Amino acid sequence: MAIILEKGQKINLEKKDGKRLTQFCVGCNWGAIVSGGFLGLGKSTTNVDLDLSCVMVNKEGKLVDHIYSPLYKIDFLSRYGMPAGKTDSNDSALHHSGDDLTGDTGGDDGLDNEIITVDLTRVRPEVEQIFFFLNNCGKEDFSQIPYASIRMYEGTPTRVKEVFATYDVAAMPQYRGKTALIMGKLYRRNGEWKFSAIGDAYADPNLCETIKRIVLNYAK
Ligand SMILES: [Ca+2]
Ligand SMILES: [Ca+2]
Repeated sequence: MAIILEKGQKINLEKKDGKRLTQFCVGCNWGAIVSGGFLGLGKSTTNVDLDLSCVMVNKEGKLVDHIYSPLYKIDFLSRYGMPAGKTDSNDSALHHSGDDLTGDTGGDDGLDNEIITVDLTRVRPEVEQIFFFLNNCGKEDFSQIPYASIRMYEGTPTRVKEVFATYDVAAMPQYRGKTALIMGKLYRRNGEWKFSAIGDAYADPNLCETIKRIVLNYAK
């Protein structure tokens, strides 16, 4: 059974067989908004562009690396002093599957639309914490999206072996008006990696505001 993560919960990355979980995926599955229509006639679909991203910080809480969509415009990012987006961490320990701009348009396919693969054994020693977060690039807030969930699982982006933890983020009243979610963080403690579920939602207008918030309020 997967652990259903609750806000503030901390979990050890230990598998049922007692081994440490070092290679896994963090994935987000979500749906486009389908509205109206009778017997499938006159239905309209609103694409939902969620972005799953992560930032890495060092012991001093300083930003040292990032993964977010390369589609973010350079001039927008530079206003916040942020570098261009990329899909690989500098140490190649984390990799993003690519920016999904629509969500599932034909109903829930059960597959994650954006996935970050993680290999903790390759993370550079200076990286102390890795924060995972979600932003909505469109006008909708999370409560309007039919479904959105984040999960950690063993396997590959196309083959889920075992779900380790899941986290539901949409269709809940507390997400009304919220467009950003700081999902959780991987962090080192006594030489081992642990995961802490943060689960705080905000009305941040864009990804840079969420990164700023993480550095100011969560990284120290
Ligand atoms: Ca996206
Ligand atoms: Ca999907």
